[in-house]
Amino acid sequence: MQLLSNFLKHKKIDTELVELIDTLMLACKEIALQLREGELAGVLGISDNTNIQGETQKKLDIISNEILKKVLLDNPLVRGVASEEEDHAVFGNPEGRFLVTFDPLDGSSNIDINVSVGTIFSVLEVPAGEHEDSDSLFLQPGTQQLAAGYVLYGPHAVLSLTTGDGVNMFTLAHTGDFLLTQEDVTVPETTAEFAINMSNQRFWEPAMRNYIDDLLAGTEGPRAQNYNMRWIASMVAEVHRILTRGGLFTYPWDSRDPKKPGKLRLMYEGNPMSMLIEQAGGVSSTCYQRIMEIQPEHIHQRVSVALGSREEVKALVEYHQKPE
Ligand code: P6P
Repeated sequence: MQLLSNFLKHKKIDTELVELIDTLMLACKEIALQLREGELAGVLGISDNTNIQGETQKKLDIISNEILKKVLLDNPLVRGVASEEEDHAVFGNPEGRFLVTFDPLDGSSNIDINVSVGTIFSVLEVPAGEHEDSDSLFLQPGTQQLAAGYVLYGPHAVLSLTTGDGVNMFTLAHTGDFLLTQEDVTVPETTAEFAINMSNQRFWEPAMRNYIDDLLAGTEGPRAQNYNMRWIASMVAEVHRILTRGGLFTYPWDSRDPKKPGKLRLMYEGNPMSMLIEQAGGVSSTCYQRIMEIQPEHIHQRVSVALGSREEVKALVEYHQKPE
């Protein structure tokens, strides 16, 4: 079994990027340990705080965020980090090369019920000549990402990683090492499995309602096949399933807050997951455009997401191109 850093060196990945990924994994190992302890470590339950998203923070949201911030900003390669749990970017070495965005614990509503959660991360480079620390350094389209990935804290902890040359998966061993367990991951082009929060159905655009209705119609409908449905309320777990066996995941725009394009955040959910899915041969769209081509306007910007098996996402996009 090949160690993560040896695998990346063997692939001739930029040595400073390899060091940064190793640093990220140091933080994720600590988060995995805290999660493993659960109630025994007194880390479950909610805190007294709410984040900029207006969400009540779980104790582990805060703990995970602090671990990632400290470990990353201690590394002189890191100029700054932008986190779902921080109002603004936090800066370290002014000469640092990398910017890291992250959702420290995606799906944290699942923590107290012992269902899978994960850390999502994205790596950007500081634009040349930019000497002033500000959120605007991060406002780069997803196509600029040097690397992206997540660590899924499930029955076993798994890192799914891309550095722009395909997707590979590494499992956290009891030794504390991430070992290569799946190379050149590819998303099957077709699927019979979709993931959406059906309770929002009355709030969707007509095109989304029509598409989902046709999936539910199964062999009697225009899609001419029966579909299965999943909803884990943890994007990391949904994306891991899709990377493993295909599928479609969507969290579309809905009319509950018409000014917001969707619930998920572009910089530390939409873009990193889109890079993984595209690198594995899938498609990731807002239903109207490629997510990774969006020019961000602020670090907590939201985005409508539809990602997964190429043929299924393309079919969903076509529903949004038909005149109403
Ligand atoms: P809902 C978790 O809070 C998250 O950001 C994603 O991981 C997940 O897919 C989605 O929100 C779940 O949202 O509205 O079903 O609770």
